Amino acid sequence: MNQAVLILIKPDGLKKSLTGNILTRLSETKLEIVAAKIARVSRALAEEHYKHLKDKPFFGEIIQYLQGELHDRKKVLALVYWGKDAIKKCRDLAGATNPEEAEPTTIRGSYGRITTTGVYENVIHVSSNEDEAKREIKLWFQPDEIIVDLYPQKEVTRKECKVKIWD
Ligand code: IDP
Ligand code: MG
Repeated sequence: MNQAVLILIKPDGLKKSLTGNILTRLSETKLEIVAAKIARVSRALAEEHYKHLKDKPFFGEIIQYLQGELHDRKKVLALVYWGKDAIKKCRDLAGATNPEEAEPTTIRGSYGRITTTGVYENVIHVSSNEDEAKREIKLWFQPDEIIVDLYPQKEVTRKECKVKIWD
């Protein structure tokens, strides 16, 4: 079954210059990239992304982590991959959440670490099921940033909307 999945190369992945390696690993899946951008991560976006973890003791630190405050890289590379069994294929390549438990051949097993304060710095985010993928893709991307029609959309007319254009 064709599925979409949100991938984030987190700030530690960017700082460690792992973008190329991670994209090469993901290309083994033969899935299609249908959206991609470098995104700044506001506190509101990070908190919404990880809202299911808001009661965890490490919540504050993973918000700082996703915002790039631990790595001097205030951005992530956000991608949507699409194709057969996309979620399982990408989760399998990413490996377990805890990088010490992840198989050494996986992305997290190869490049992740646990900080002295206990944050799992695992270089990549991958949606874990279809509902989560849908919620996350809608959070990170607008319809016209995705090259296929993944979810129902509608057209609205916006008046007096200030946007930047080239000078
Ligand atoms: P996932 O990224 O494998 O889907 P989630 O449970 O959704 O795992 O957790 C989101 C992120 O929060 C993880 O990728 C990791 O960076 C961090 N995290 C999760 N559990 C722990 C923990 O027990 N200690 C420290 N950090 C954690
Ligand atoms: Mg998760």
